[in-house]
Amino acid sequence: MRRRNTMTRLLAIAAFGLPFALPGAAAVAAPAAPARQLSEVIPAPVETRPDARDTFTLRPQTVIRTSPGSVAALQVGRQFAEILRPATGYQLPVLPVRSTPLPEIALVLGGADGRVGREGYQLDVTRRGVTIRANTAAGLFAGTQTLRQLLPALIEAPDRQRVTWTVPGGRIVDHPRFAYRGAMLDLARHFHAVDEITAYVDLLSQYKINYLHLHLTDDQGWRIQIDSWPRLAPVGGGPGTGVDGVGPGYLTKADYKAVVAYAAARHITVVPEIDMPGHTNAAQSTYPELNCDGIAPPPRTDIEVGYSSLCIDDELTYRFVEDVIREIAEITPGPFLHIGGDEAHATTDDEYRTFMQRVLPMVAKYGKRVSGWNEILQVDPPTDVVAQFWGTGTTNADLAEAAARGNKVIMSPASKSYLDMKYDANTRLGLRWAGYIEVSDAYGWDPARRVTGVGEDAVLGVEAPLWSETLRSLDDIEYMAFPRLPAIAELGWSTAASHDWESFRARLGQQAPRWRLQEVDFYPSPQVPWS
Ligand code: TNX
Repeated sequence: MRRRNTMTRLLAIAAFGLPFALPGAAAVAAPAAPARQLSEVIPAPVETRPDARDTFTLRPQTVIRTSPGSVAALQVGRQFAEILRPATGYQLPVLPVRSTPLPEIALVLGGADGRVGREGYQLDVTRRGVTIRANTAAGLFAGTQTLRQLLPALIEAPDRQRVTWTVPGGRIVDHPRFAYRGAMLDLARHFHAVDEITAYVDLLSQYKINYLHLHLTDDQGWRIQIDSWPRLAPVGGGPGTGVDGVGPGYLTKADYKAVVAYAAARHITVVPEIDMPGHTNAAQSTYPELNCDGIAPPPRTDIEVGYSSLCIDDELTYRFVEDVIREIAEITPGPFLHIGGDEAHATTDDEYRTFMQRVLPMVAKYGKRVSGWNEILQVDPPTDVVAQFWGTGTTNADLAEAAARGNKVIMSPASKSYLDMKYDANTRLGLRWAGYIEVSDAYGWDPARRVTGVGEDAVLGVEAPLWSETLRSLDDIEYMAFPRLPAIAELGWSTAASHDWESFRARLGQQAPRWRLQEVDFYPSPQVPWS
């Protein structure tokens, strides 16, 4: 958890072994730190061409220059300045102008290497300045996150550090392997408040994650305001809800919009999930009419799955579902609406098909594209439906057939990418039904070779889900996500050819000083040489 108090931060800085860097200390020349290399970045860039003769130094006079006329580029520049100001103490004015006589970090739209595409960037570091070129603000943003990692780790300190802010010289050309690089938070089993979600967004954005999937409803809680069914959130997400009854809370629509906007400013798109027709006990215990027998079941705070189902043959079910889809679509600018569909064990195959055939067109009616857990493929959905694979195996006939038909797949194999699995037998938090997942397991797979018949073209990307049955705080989220989240982020962004455990674990170890300064409670895996 971050921004706790100054004392913890000072301890983190002291632990980093740079007492000369304490705030208020007199200016002392920085000792020769081991030179950072252009390639010491997570996710690994596509191409790095170091130039040992050139080094850029961030100075008090440096300005951040952005493409004239682009509000989006200006916004990226302002955000980046805010990241650099606390530790440098420099003013770093952000100027939407064509050129300056001063040393500069330039964020330029256009003129990049042809390979960078929609989300990539080209980064050039010379003595005179740093230039990031991209075709979009998303690309510029990605470039600033790379530049952030190329600065000394103390750039993450919350207050002024007296060090020489050098950046290694050369050129990076970089772009993502997959369009979808996601992370998921489960607000249903334990509610995570807006400030916890946005803190996680800050961390995700450093590793070029571009989708945040929010699991908003489940048996244990309903976490989003729905005006046409007004008791859903305050009762279904009210006191006593969540696993063990200790995870109450919900997002108002204003909260949700704030999260969407915060994420969007970091080039992350929110994917809301309303899980159905199973995982619906919180709704059904709040509204008796959503049950076939008209009797509300008691609220549930245990971690069983597969017992609940909406009433498939009742028209009221579809009025309810359409109301919810309409209201969620209205407040969601992103393209996807996730309708769950997993573990509907209380529903027969025929009922499941009936339900999905009613609901799939509703999502389209409100202008959204369906994503769903891989069970949704049982109904042979249209090819624009995206299936999120969460199985532990390496064969799945439905998935391979769907890939052959043209459906896209998001890879979240539970035994690799589930951040709620324990690291090993000693991990205090987490579950272990899909096995223990050490860092090398999370990193050691290829999204386009995981499931037979589901290759590069069928894979839209990867996602790291983090279920909340055992989580209670932001510290818990951080402990399970770090360091495995950066592993999944690298699988989503970097080329298959660059995949290399020795390189990855060395680069991961170098992230630790940054995490300490940001007060990220990471798991110090014995597999990683931590700096
Ligand atoms: C399976 S993954 C679930 C969730 C649980 C998770 C715990 C999936 C689609 N369903 O309901 O929270 O395992 O790891």
